[in-house]
Amino acid sequence: MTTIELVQGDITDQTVDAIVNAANSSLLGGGGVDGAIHRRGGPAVLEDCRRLRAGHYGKGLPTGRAVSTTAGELDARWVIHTVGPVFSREEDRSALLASCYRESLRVADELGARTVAFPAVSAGIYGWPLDDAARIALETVRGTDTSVDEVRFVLFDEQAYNAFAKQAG
Ligand code: AR6
Repeated sequence: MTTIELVQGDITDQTVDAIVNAANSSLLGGGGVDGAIHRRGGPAVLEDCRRLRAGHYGKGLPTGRAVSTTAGELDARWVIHTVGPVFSREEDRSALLASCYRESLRVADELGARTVAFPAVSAGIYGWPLDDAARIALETVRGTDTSVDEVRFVLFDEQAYNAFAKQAG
């Protein structure tokens, strides 16, 4: 049984086995939660990301996929980087957003992570409407078979927290 918790706060303050990062394909950092994770995680996270780019992920991490690195100075063992889709009104990219959660949990299982913190992937710079992002996040986690004991959604502001709380029922 996986317990789902919702908290309002900064994901870089969490104590968990794995922190999920809403990254971009380059894996080399950016703004939003990605910037915060690299700042708090320190150079070891970026070093690991560069190593991934030099190896298996020469072209970057495809949208909807997930990969792990050290968590550096964060109070976690791993960062799981996933790349959400940019929201589009013309094209339904929901399956890719669902894939971020499923793939992140698959990587968490491979690592043996039992507690995993997620941000609202794609709901910031990538423009996904919050209610829909929350629905996809919760439905996907509930529908995924995983050994993770606790999934903690860490919502940065009240609006995001309320969107998740509403969808959680
Ligand atoms: N803790 C928890 N949530 C946060 C934090 C934080 N410290 N900071 C922001 N959020 P975003 P995306 C929330 O933009 O939409 C980056 O440049 C934020 O309020 O971080 O997937 C990457 O490199 C929002 O609800 O990620 C990519 O280029 C949610 O996290 C691009 O942004 C996601 O917002 C990815 O865009």
